[in-house]
Amino acid sequence: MTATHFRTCPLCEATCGLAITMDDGQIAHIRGDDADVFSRGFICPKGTAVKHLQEDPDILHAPLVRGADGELHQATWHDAFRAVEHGLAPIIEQYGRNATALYVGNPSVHSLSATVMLPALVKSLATQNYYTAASVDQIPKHVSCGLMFGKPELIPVPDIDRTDYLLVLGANPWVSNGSLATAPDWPGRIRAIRARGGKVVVVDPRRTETARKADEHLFIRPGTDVFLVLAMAHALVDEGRVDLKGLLPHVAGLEDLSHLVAPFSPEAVAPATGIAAADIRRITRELANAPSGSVYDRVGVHQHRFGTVASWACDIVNILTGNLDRPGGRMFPLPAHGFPDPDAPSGRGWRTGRFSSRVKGHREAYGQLPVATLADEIITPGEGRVRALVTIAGNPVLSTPNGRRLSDALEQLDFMVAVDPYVNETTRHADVILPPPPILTRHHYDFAFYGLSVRNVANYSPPLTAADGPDEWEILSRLALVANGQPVDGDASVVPSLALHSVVQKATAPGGSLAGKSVDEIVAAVEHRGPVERILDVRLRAGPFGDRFGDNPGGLSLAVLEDNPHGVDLGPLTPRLPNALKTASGKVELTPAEIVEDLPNVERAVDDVPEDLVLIGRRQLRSNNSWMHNVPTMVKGSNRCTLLVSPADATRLDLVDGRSACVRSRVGEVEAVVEICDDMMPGVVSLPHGWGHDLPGVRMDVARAAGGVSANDVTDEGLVDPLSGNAVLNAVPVRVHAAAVAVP
Ligand SMILES: Nc1nc2c(c(=O)[nH]1)N[C@H]1C(S)=C(S)[C@@H](COP(=O)(O)OP(=O)(O)OC[C@H]3O[C@@H](n4cnc5c(=O)[nH]c(N)nc54)[C@H](O)[C@@H]3O)O[C@H]1N2
Ligand SMILES: Nc1nc2c(c(=O)[nH]1)N[C@H]1C(S)=C(S)[C@@H](COP(=O)(O)OP(=O)(O)OC[C@H]3O[C@@H](n4cnc5c(=O)[nH]c(N)nc54)[C@H](O)[C@@H]3O)O[C@H]1N2
Ligand code: SF4
Ligand SMILES: [Mo]
Repeated sequence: MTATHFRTCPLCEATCGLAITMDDGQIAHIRGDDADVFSRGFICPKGTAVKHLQEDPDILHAPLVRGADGELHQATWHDAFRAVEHGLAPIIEQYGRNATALYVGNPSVHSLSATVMLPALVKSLATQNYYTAASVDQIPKHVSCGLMFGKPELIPVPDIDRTDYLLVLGANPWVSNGSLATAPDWPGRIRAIRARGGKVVVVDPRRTETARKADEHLFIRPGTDVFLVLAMAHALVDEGRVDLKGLLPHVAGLEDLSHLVAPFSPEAVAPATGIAAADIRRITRELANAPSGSVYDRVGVHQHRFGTVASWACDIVNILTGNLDRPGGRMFPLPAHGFPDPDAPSGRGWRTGRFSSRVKGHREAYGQLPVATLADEIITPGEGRVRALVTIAGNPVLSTPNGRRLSDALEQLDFMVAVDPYVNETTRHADVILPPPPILTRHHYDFAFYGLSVRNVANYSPPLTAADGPDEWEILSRLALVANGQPVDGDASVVPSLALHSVVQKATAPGGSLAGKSVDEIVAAVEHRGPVERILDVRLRAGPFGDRFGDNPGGLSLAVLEDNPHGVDLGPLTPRLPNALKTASGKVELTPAEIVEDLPNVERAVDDVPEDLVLIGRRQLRSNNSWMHNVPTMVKGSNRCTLLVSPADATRLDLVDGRSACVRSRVGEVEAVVEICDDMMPGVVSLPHGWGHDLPGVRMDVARAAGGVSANDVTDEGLVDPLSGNAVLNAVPVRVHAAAVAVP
């Protein structure tokens, strides 16, 4: 029996449609789904790797529990959950909630079950030691948007399908397929901008794949985008080009802004950035004169000391050129599950710093603390020391700064449980590993990414095959039960039930989109569905395109998505201001106090003597952070974990192409093969992250054999952006010298 099934790829933010052909229950092949309303047949090499992820012999199909011999052994689900209860409950009881920590990694946002259940787990654990991959990634954007627009999830995306000018800072979407801008087939969309006469400019310390396909590329000294973008704002003011268009009545603080950007003239920042003042003024003018355009900033801008100020400054330039909330500029998506009414003004505003970390006093941001300080909290004695750790879909030993130190710290825990399909560099330290079911046994809907999408789209994928273990929602629910002091083998469905009731209560409350209907009526209408699908169905039906349980016939529901396996296109983005704003003033706050307070530090840093050599990262088409290197097609060919060095630096440092070099920072040293490359800006070297799997106890044979080292063995846990807690993973000062022996 051969049949083709259509599902959304859950591996990155692009949400491509996959066409999976099954033959007698086996995956015969995977192609792009030509009929997918959003991706129209596009996929990248990772999409086909779904087959290997489903079939990987190293993927766990049953839990592992550490035995008296100190080794991890296969266990029944019953025994594994019991082991969690025995490990976690006494620590909470004896030492309090802050003695536990939770680290949630990137794939959690790509798992429908995890997305829906995590809030309940976070609430149940109620520890201030909550960490996520956001603090090695995009948290500066949440903070700057939270402060400016009143809600940290209210992030405007570049409207790339209609734009005339795209200025890309610190992103390489040709390879990464975009981030905080969900759009399958970035390459095709970039080509389309140019084909319709638009312009794409890339600013990056490496001439990247995206830069090569752009109209123009400018090198920038790592970590200095904040100066560049402030100088663009300065030039707009200075040259009288500020034009907010329809946004003018909806902003607060415009006058102060002119004073704040005054110190950052293009001429003042040119030496620091390495970009000529004339070029800064020219691209500013081009952006201002383009019918529409935007500055698009991603990890290369955010993983820095001034990540939050830089993120803010990018949106300031978008606002000053009249490009926020305007077609072709940066716009706010309206997700189909948007809830409660996303355009109802509520106006409470948003803030950070509600508490601080115990050891280093880092500010809370977005409900969490910086993962860069997790090891400090584990190894530093005293009241409130972290003794138990829960990790979900995360591999912080490879993904967070000074991973070696964190790895050592994990050995000092009294108890660790990981929800993860692999025994990898992080989970090898766990006492219990609870594997989520294989990839094709899961349902899928992108709660996170339809809120960051360049078109409004909705697509649901049902499970393709049956699982023999519990779904991820049940695993997280049982962890929540333990955290609540309840028996681990109690009824797990009470946790999603409570979540459902809270959604229905909000929707049916006065002013809600289902006002006038009863909670019981709504709950009964979705009862036939699984615990997670119920919540999804209510959110779709109560959402801005929803059928409102009969009040809007023809509107969206989960049933409609089930009938449309290629997705439902809800059209291009539409302006949403001022209604979408959640600030207390009801306006866009152009000059939030937190940002303004950091500006004098930015100003002082303009004159810092540049480091001799700094390290940046890079993403590769056949990688997905740290976790897909066990797929043979992802690692075949020569070692890709090379150190890119400019010809000038290679000469200066006596480095030979193909020979090994030592990269040393304040915290550690790694050895990598040198690849001399004239795409690199002199003074900058690049190493990809997510490699270095050959560690004791890792049960991923293909990945272990793949070679490479972890870039995060040299990134410095002591460097963070204080406003957001984001780690500084780019612009790490390093010394490089030829290694004594060549690596084969
Ligand atoms: N130097 C440097 N470091 C970086 C970056 C960089 O640019 N440079 N980028 C950073 C960024 S942007 C990110 S997002 C982080 C990522 O950091 P993490 O999220 O900590 O790491 P990943 O490599 O994504 O590891 C994901 C883990 O989830 C598991 N997993 C996969 N699918 C599932 C699932 O469905 N359920 C569960 N429970 N587990 C699953 C995998 O086995 C793996 O252990 O890395 C960061 N680290
Ligand atoms: N193939 C693949 N795709 C992925 C991932 C993956 O690991 N592999 N990871 C996914 C994840 S979790 C994320 S968050 C996204 C990230 O997606 P992107 O943000 O596009 O990430 P990168 O491809 O790392 O691009 C960052 C760029 O910033 C540049 N850069 C470094 N420092 C600076 C600087 O100071 N200034 C400027 N202007 N540029 C700088 C780097 O040279 C690099 O080209 O990708 C996602 N997609
Ligand atoms: S671009 Fe992302 S969503 Fe599309 S196939 Fe590749 S990994 Fe999957
Ligand atoms: Mo990320």
